[in-house]
Amino acid sequence: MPTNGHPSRDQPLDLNSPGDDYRKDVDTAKIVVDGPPINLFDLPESCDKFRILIIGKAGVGKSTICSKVFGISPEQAGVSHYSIGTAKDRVWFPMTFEGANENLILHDSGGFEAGDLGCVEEITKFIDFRKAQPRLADQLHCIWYCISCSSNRPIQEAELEFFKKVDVGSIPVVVVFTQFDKLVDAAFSKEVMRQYSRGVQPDIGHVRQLAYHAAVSEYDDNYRGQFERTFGRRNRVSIARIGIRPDAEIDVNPLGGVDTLVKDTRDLLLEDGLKLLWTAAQAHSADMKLQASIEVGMKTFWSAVGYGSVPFVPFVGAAALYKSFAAILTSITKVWRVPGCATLIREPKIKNAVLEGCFDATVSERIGVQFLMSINILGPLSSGQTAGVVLKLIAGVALLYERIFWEYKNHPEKLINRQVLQDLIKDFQKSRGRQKMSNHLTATISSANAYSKDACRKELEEAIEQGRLEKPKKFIRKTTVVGED
Ligand SMILES: Nc1nc2c(ncn2[C@@H]2O[C@H](COP(=O)(O)OP(=O)(O)O)[C@@H](O)[C@H]2O)c(=O)[nH]1
Ligand SMILES: [Mg+2]
Repeated sequence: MPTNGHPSRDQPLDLNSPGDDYRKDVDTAKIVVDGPPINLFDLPESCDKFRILIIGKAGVGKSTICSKVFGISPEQAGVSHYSIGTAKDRVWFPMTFEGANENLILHDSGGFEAGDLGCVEEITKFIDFRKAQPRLADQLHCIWYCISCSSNRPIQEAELEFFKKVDVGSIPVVVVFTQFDKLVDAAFSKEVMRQYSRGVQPDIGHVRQLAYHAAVSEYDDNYRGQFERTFGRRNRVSIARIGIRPDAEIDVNPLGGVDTLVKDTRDLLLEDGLKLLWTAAQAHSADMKLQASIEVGMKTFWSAVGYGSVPFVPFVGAAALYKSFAAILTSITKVWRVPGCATLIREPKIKNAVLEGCFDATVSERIGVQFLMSINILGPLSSGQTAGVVLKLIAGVALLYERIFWEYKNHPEKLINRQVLQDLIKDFQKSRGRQKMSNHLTATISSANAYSKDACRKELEEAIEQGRLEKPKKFIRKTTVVGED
């Protein structure tokens, strides 16, 4: 660890509170804190994209769902309002989305026609081919099978063939009933007619509610219900319903919908690494990404202080802390995957701005901006302070990314560039949310609990929650379905 010119060697800056376990005789330069480099997602190096197969007849809404879930434009996802039907062998051609979503490989069944069992045969060949691949990166990680609610015969020959005969092995399947809003609309019209025919002036709000409930029960009976009656309940199969009106931004389901699809897909995956990869690939749930930020942040933290392999180090030098910060930033960046961000974040100037943005402006004034440029002036910290600083970095980076995520999602036309990023960082530093997060960690993390993984994690989660409570409106989903995302 470089110590030349390290101001703390001669005159360590004492940031410790009275009674803390700071000892001046510890030579921080001799402490080795680098753990082995961590493999963040616990996946083979080559497996950095989530490979998903989407099956369903033309026009059921496959591309629409992909556009919503993966944050790619309808054009990129191939939403077709006019033409339907594509070549049968389309499934063999992987779609990737450089610049828009780097964690995704999509296989779209394309021309899957009702009654044409040749399509199922082609899909089966494709699934078998993928199953036989030795590398995880080349295997299918999940299948979504889409069935439209606008068909009054949801289970047809193709579905019978697929769910009775095709062996998908351990690949999880989500059956997605699409266009659920059409059931709601049909029930709505029916109810309005019924009320008029009885000479009643319909109360639209009330009719909407009735229609929604009628649609849910029809779905439970004739769609989900029929599926379960025909094929039974299966361990590795989950069922979701989606209704995205073409002119609306969101799902009609007040509970469930895209949220459920994203969550169920994650829950069905068996490996933690794949769950993380899924979390990165999906561009819908900020909640899920925040949770994963805590996971990878903590993992990076403990690895950096060498917990478990070397004894916990009470006095981490500043250079090691900076390395930790850089690792935390890199790992959390991978979880959020906001287009354009990863490259910018690598620039030293931006990196330092993020670092500075996680702490009180007053602290940086007190210690000097120089410190924040290199962090080398931090000097030896007690274990409690080390943990506190690192946890603030994890919480800070995660909360900052949540803001970047919404900024990007709410303004898809605007790329996150250097200026936008710097403004977001400044706003974040000044925000009450960041302050609350920071106060919480200052108050709860001490040398007494800094050694406890569970305690650190619990306070980190609480600090992030506090930070989120103060989030300005512009950083949440424009139209909210289930509370905040
Ligand atoms: N009402 C409604 N229309 C939808 C829904 N999903 C897709 N659509 C519309 O259905 C058409 C076909 O959608 P697309 O995603 O291209 O279907 P794909 O052929 O399965 O990929 C488009 O006009 C979509 O806007 C939905 O949930 N509800
Ligand atoms: Mg399509």
